[in-house]
Amino acid sequence: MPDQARPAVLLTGPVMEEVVERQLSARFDLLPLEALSDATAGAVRAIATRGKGRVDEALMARLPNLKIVGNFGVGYDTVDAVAAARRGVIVTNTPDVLNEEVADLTLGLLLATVRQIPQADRFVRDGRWLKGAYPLGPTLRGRTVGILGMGRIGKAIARRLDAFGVPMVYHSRRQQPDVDRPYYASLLDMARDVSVLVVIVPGGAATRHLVDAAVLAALGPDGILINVARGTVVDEAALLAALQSGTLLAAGLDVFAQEPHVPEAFFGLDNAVLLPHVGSSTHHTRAAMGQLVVDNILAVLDGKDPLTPVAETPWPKA
Ligand code: NAP
Ligand code: 8YV
Repeated sequence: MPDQARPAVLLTGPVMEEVVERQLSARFDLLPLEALSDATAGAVRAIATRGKGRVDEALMARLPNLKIVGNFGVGYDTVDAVAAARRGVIVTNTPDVLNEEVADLTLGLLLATVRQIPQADRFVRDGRWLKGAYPLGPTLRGRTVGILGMGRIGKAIARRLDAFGVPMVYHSRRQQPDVDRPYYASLLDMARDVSVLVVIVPGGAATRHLVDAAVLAALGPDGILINVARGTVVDEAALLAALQSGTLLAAGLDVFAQEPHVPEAFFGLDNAVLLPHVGSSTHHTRAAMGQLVVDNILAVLDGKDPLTPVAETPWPKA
């Protein structure tokens, strides 16, 4: 039972115990969501969250002394940041510290998908090599990659594609002044002109099913989809149908609509590479993300500026 004299940080689930919880516990009681009650709510000054369960207006309304929601992750689609702003609650995320890590994973997933690396690994393990060579497969050569979302991570992916000698174009709502690559105002037009689509936009209502059946059809039977953004951005049922029918060549997916539940139909597909949302999951990068969560919470609760407030948080204050 938390000591009522001590301020508390509410955890919506485990948040990087060895970095976040260890440091915060020196100054705050750590309150698991299940222990939230009328008796404990008043002590809560901060929420630390990592995408498990929604931080919505109803939860924030129960916490009269809440000052900050520290999101472990750059994507904060499970936090209602607009409602938080309305209530004067600061929301922070963990941008930049994971750009290179997620971009590395994206290129790995792209190569694994196009060059069928997991499939070839299974071929060796199953002893099938003894009966003959692995069949020739698709290539990255001659392809143009379209990046959906030319933000911090999108740009890190683009730099890597340069090194691979792969031409790249992009779509986002606005053209980026510092990116000298062809810009498409229409995602559908871009999908028609490329044979690889890399998805790296935020999740949430505004991007839900942006990649729909029409976009997948535009990519065509030689097309490859790589999704490292959020599962919600892609119409999963349409993607399954396209992979099953061969109207799309292959997909590499790090994210799914209902994680950790992946539709079983994917498991039988040899043209899909499936990862358990591991874009940033290295000791190095997760520690940096955790530290940023701690630094944001401590700064705000000590009356200082947040380090990385999200766009919806009015900051600096008017
Ligand atoms: P960012 O810097 O904010 O970039 C987001 C990009 O998406 C911007 O170019 C933005 O440009 C574009 N965008 C936003 N809404 C759009 C829309 N409706 N239509 C088209 N383009 C849109 O974010 P980031 O740091 O690169 O991170 C991107 C996302 O990656 C995160 O939000 C998270 O969901 C995901 N992520 C996944 C992993 C993983 O482990 N798989 C790890 C880290 C991040 P405009 O505003 O001009 O449209
Ligand atoms: C994290 C992510 O794995 O930063 C993000 O948006 O998707 C990943 O880095 C996730 O947020 C933490 O569970």
